[in-house]
This record gives sequence, C-alpha cells and structure tokens, in this order.
Amino acid sequence: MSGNRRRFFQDAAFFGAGFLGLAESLGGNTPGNDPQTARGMEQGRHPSPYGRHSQKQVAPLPAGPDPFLPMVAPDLADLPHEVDGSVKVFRLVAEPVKRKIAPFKTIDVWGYNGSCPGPTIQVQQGDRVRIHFENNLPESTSIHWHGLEVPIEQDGVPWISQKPIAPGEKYVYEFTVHQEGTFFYHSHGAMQEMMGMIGFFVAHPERAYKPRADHDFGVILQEWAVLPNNSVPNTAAMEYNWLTFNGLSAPAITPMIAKLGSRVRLRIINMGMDHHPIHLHGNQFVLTGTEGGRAPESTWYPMNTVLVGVAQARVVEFEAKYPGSWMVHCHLPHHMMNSMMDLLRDRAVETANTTDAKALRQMATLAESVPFEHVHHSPIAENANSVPGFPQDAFMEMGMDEAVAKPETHGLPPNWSAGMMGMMTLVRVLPDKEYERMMRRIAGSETDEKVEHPHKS
Ligand SMILES: [Cu+2]
Repeated sequence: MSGNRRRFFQDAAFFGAGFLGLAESLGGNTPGNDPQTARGMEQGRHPSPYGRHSQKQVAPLPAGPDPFLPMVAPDLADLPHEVDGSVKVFRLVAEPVKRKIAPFKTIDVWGYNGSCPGPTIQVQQGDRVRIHFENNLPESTSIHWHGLEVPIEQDGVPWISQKPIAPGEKYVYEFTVHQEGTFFYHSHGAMQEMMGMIGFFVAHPERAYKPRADHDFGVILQEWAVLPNNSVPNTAAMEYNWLTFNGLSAPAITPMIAKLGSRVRLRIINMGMDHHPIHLHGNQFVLTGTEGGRAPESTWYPMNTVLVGVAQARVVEFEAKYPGSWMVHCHLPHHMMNSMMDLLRDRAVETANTTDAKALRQMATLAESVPFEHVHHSPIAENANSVPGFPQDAFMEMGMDEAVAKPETHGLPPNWSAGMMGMMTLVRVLPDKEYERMMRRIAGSETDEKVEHPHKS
C-alpha cells in the first residue's frame, strides 16, 4: 500500500471516530454507543462512514431471540441435539440406508443416521453449532453446509478446505450461524449426492418473520434411476424413473395437515439433476425466501408454481382459505409417475392390449405381487380402439389406499391413491373441529372406532 493511500485510510478512520464523538455529544448516550454492549463495542471498532445518520438507525439491543415454530418435514425426523454451554451439539453418521420409497419398492441408498434424506437440523440465527460427524461409509466423504457463511475450514470440500474423512473416521464441524433461512447439508461428492446424501439445515430467524406462519413444512426433492429388479440407484444416470418428496413416492408420502384460515409456509429444496416446477392447487402463494434467506415483502407477487432449480431452496407462503385436499406436485409429466417397469418386473409386456377384459387381466397379474387393492379403470368409449393415440391414462388406475394408510390419509375419498404418483402430495386444509380431531388421531389418542362410533365408546 502506498504512503498516500495509507494516510487516506488513517484519516478516514480519524474522521469516523470524530463523527462518533459528535454523535455522542449531540445525542447523548445512545444504546449503540454504549461501550458496555457488544453492539457498542462493535461500532467503536468500525466507525460508520455515514456518521450521525447511521447512529439514529441503531435499535436497542433485543432481549433475546423470538421463540420459533419448528419446520415439519413429513416422513423425516429431526436431528436431536445436546447443549454444551452455549453450543448446540449434533451427531451425524453417514451410512448406507434402506429406504422403502413405495410399498413395493425398497432401494439401497446412502444417508445419515439411518435416514435418507438425512434428519432435519433446526437451529436459530445466532446459534453456535457443533456437529460430531462419523463416516460409516465404505469410502471417504465430507459435509458441505450449503448456503451457510462459515469459515473456509468448515466448508466441507475434500482437499480444498479439509482432508476427506476416511471410512471409520470422525470429524468435528463447528461454526456460528449468523444467517436465517433454508439451507442444507450434503456430501460434496456428486455421486454420493445422487445416492441421497442430503438433509435440511433450517436456521430460524432471531426476530420472527412477519407475518408469522402457523404451519411450516419442508420437502426435499430427489430423483433416482433404479432398474427393475434392482435396488441400487444408478448415480451416473441422466434419466430417472423414481421421483420422491422426502424420500417417498406418492401415494406413500404423508399429506401435510393445515388448519383452515392458517398461514402455511412450505420450504422446498432440490438435490438432483432436474429442476422441478412445484405447483399448488386451488391457492395462490408468494415466494418469501430463497436459499439466500428471507426475501423482502416488496418482492412478493402471486403465483402457484415455483421452479425449484438444482441446489436451490424456495420458500412459499399462502393463506389456507379453502377447505379441501389440495395437491402439491411437480408438474413435469414424467415426475408424476412411478416406474411401471418395476411393477412388470420380469413379466413380458403386452402391447396394445386394450380390451377391458384383457387389460384388466394384465393389471391383475401385475397387482398380484404388489399391494394394489383396486385394479380397475375409469370408463372408456366403445370406439376407444379406433381413436389414434388410445390408450394414454386409461389403464393407469391402481389404488392402494390401505397399503399407504396413516392418520393423515384418514377421510380421503376411496381410491384416492390411484391418482397419486411420483412427486405428489396433499395439503389437507381442515376446518377447526376436523383439524383438532386429526391432530388427536396423529397423536394416537383417537382411533377410527372412536371417530365413527363416538356414542359407543
Ligand atoms: Cu419434477
């Protein structure tokens, strides 16, 4: 640095300090100038070039962080933590996982703590976090904290910021989360990513977002290339036959339950090879955040389909004004399907087999080895076979309501599961009483019998 430039910076520092002194003598002891507070000390070290003006902007130190509403990622658990002094301590183990993505399909993937995707980490802006990591994979790995501003030695990139963590080895990550928003943790190996090594890392804001949400849901988008009769995804594939939300394909995905009149937040993150346009039926939402954190309200505009690109997070919010079971799904046609080839397994595929009897017989044969309960189809025209293009969806209807039944699916119309495949789930908006009853059902304190015959119990 030249002498002149150094002198310029020294002068600037001097003038900055002068402005601070002036502000103090004019404005008295503003909270920001109190040398006893962290904020005051911080400002003493870095005098603002805007002098007095910025001093007026300084708010009193907040008493403490606002309580936050935890995010719920259906079909995924939260990662519990212990507290060591002022540090939140998590334990993550990378390991092979078997994930039943559909009632008739279990795949061999990699994940964390027995889960793929990994369990959800939830912290609050300002938290110091320590992650004790253990590698139980047969090859080296590391964890990258996607979107988080951490020191370089915590960035989790093999050879660049750390040595790869060898099989059987442990490693400790530790950093302070100064951001708020929807982040993720994942392996920094491309093929390990495609084996499923990702999880949510949610940093709730120190001061609650406005308006507050009543429900906060999270969905991880993933795609898998698994050949029929196979269980291991082809991580070098460019095309995918299984598409999942939080590691499950519809209709196995657990619906989200919201109370009528509530404000619903939905966070979506994408770790795959494709971008997914996620569409919500019957409602408009606004995009309130990205992988970079909360977006200013002035940028919000109504929409109902949000494109979630690879490595992106998108956060949308809507007022649940209308009762009903509203679909949330990727709108890429191929992503609204499950792999029919998996159903066929090693059976021969008959083509253009379009008479009712023959088609139903073929579907029944397929259904014998999978838990389909309803094998029928919606009506077809008498002259269907003479129409170019027939059939398309005519013989796709195979329901498995019972195989995927859980409290959250209670009350859906019969054969509801026949219309749900791939990246597809429901936001069920329930009026007060139905909502309370559903919450009791989920908690296990209300059974079918009690609901249907309350006077007999
Ligand atoms: Cu998609």
